[in-house]
Amino acid sequence: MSATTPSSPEKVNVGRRLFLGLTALGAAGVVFGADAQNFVGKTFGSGFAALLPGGDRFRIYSITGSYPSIKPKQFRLKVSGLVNQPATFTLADLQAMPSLDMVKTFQCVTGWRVPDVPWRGVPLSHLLKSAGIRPGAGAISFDSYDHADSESLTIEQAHLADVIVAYEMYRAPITREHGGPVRLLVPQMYGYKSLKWLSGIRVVDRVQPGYWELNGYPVNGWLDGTTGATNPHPQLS
Ligand SMILES: Nc1nc2c(c(=O)[nH]1)N[C@H]1C(S)=C(S)[C@@H](COP(=O)(O)O)O[C@H]1N2
Ligand SMILES: [Mo]
Repeated sequence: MSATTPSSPEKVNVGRRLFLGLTALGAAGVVFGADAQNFVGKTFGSGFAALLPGGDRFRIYSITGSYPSIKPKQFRLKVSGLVNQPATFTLADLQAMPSLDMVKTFQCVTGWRVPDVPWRGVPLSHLLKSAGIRPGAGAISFDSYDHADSESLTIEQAHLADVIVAYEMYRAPITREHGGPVRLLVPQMYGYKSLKWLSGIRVVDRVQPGYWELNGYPVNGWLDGTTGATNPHPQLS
């Protein structure tokens, strides 16, 4: 597909159905399912440069073929598992916590990347510290409102200072397409580690590979390639 053709979403099979919402912005605008207007509106206001034809821009992914619709007021983030203080947070709760602002390059392992994306969110390390990790914990599992994708990090990875539970992107609320109201952001790893529509943080004994890992992506998705993997997901190349 070319970047100059207004297009319907491109579909690629990755074992299960991968809905690759590769948007192309032409004179006619973006054609992207029922949410096209919404998407264009929000995107013009935020990350427009990232969507210019031929420019570095986000591809919108959802392995289910749709996006969960989560009203900000109904959003809840559940922290559970091997912790002293299980908790459920609202979006307002998260917004009242210490936050980290940062500008990072977002990179999908398939090759596309978007430089200079501003993000804001609560450091995961803060949430873990408040929850109090119990002995025997070895990893964190992340759940999504899509009930399909999941992710995990080792306890050590989860404490990296720049791993955040993000609620702003391009200085605006994260859009539904990009995983709003809240997504995980792991800037030092490929995009698939940054789980969208985050619903739960579970402290567990060991790493549980998520959807992408079960389809061949390295569990440790470091951008610098220290996993030693060569072309970890040929099914998308
Ligand atoms: N819930 C969920 N999170 C997800 C995905 C997904 O399909 N579902 N795709 C991942 C991949 S492979 C990438 S590159 C990024 C893409 O983020 P974007 O859709 O905001 O561009 O989201 C990641 N998080
Ligand atoms: Mo990706």
